[in-house]
Amino acid sequence: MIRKIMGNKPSSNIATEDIKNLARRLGADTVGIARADAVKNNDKFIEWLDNGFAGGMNYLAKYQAERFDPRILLSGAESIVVIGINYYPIDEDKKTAGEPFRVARYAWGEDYHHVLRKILRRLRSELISLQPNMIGRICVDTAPFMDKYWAQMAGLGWQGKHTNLISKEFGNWLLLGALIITAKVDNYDSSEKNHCGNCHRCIDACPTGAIVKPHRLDATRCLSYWTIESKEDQFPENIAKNMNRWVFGCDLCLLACPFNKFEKQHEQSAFRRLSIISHLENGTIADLSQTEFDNSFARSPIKRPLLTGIIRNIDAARKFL
Ligand code: B12
Repeated sequence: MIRKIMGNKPSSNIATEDIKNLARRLGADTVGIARADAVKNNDKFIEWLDNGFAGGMNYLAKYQAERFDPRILLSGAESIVVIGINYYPIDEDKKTAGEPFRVARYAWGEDYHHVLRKILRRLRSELISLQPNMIGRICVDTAPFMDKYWAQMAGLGWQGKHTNLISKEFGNWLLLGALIITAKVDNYDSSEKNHCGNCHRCIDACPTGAIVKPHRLDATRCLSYWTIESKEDQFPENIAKNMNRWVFGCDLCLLACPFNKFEKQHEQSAFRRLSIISHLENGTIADLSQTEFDNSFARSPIKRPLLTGIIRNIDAARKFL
């Protein structure tokens, strides 16, 4: 059925608990709801761009009006449902992690974009069946939307000094997605306070000094940026020599956080470790043909830097083993 969208009339309230129960039943590990409003610290975002900290991620400078106000991203937006899924590996998968190279934990299983989008699509359908004139916009990275900021506003946790969201329920191991809706809810969550205090372990743990000051990450110094996002053929010397064997992403700032005392093993079958990850850890991925690579990593985040990017990463890391 094609629904005509004309000015997105506001829908009436949906019960907060109904939305949360549905989201949990569909696979979310944590869920919160924030009132759709203008972003309060957009000046920090602009300052970050002006400092050149985004490197080659030019898309982050685009669609600022939408990024800084979800009511522009979705006309008539009233509420933002933010979900988090826990990806901290189960013991059995941690034991099979190979050597000498390292792969960030979020990439051990299926691409989280697929997992989150599937849950949010089902949630949107269920909410539309409760409230037929409701419109919902799904945001999982690709929309101009500030996931961590909204997760904090929805009470899921707070942005630590490494800039990622830290949860008192799951530590540093949540992946985030959101559904912006035109319906109001009967009860909004309060934003979570920052609990980092004087701790600076994440800053100290970064081998390339990417966290230039608390809450400021210079992506052009971050191993995650270089090994996943960068299109350069070669790494700068200070990056290459400090790779510490990370060939896809990096978990060092997350691993250093004392709030990981709350981490727990995930329950998402989609996040079970793919055996093919061992080809990155032992470097044999370079022997795969393009077709083998495409087939093996079709549903994995590993495909993002392409096979050429992965080979570049392994070659650079190997020089400093
Ligand atoms: C671009 C991007 C990256 C870039 C830049 C990272 C960054 N910190 O911005 C790179 C490639 C480096 C990257 C790396 C990683 N990423 Co990333 N990334 C994104 C993406 C697409 C956009 C983030 C963004 O807008 N950055 C722009 C800057 C300006 O945002 P910011 O740092 O949050 O800036 C705010 C704070 O600094 C704050 N601030 C500034 N000063 C102060 C002062 C105080 C006191 C306070 C409280 C706040 C504050 O204000 C700014 C504006 O709100 C999001 C998805 C999304 N759409 O949100 C995923 C996302 C942030 N990434 C994610 C992940 C998992 C990672 C990695 C852990 C992957 C890995 N293991 O390698 C690393 C972590 C590196 C790190 N320490 O950030 C998850 C984080 C989940 C979580 N629990 O927070 C996200 C949300 C994806 C998702 N859907 O789950 N990522």
